[in-house]
Amino acid sequence: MSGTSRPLSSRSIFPQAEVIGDLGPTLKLLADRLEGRLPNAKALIYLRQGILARIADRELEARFTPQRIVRAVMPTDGILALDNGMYKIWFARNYRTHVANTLLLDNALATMGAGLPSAMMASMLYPTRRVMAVCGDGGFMMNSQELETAVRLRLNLVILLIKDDAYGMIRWKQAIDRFTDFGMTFGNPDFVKYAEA
Ligand SMILES: Cc1ncc(C[n+]2csc(CCOP(=O)(O)OP(=O)(O)O)c2C)c(N)n1
Ligand SMILES: [Mg+2]
Repeated sequence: MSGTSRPLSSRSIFPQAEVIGDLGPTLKLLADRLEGRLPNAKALIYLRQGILARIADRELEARFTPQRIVRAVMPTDGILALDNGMYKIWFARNYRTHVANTLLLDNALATMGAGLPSAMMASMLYPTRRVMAVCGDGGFMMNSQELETAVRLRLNLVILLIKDDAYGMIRWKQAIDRFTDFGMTFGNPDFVKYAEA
């Protein structure tokens, strides 16, 4: 295929081999076939060790970082559901998980508004586990009406709301590109009263 008629993915990604299938079983089949056949497999171990060492270093920093505070209050099997904004990067890079599927995030399309609904689903599936949604004020306000459902279903979850009265991430990108600070700030309701209501 050529020119603009190519599907979006093949405009920027050039796979040597494509495998289409359900992710879990596909990875298992691939892993079985690759076992012992990767020439540089040990490099992955060093890569993993490097990532874990960096996460451990972040734990010792003096400055405030949101993932440290949350890690301290979450049990190992607690489930964190992230919305999308600046704070998400701290969690995506530095929140150490010990149990599979305890950090739910959407790193690709990064859809704002997904944090609360995904926390609600996690709470419905695992009612006895601690569940927390971490949302920016912008993302939270995109879907905050779902609180009605959460209350009606008596879902057991906590929302950590990071309030800067702004679309912080985009404001930051605007600033690094030296654009005028335009259109990225907004007012918020009184969140405590909103939750009580
Ligand atoms: C539905 C949707 N619209 C727009 C964007 C682009 N976007 C990414 S982060 C962001 C700002 C997020 O603001 P907020 O939730 O308040 O988090 P903050 O960055 O301020 O911490 C925007 C507009 C997006 N990812 N998803
Ligand atoms: Mg914000």
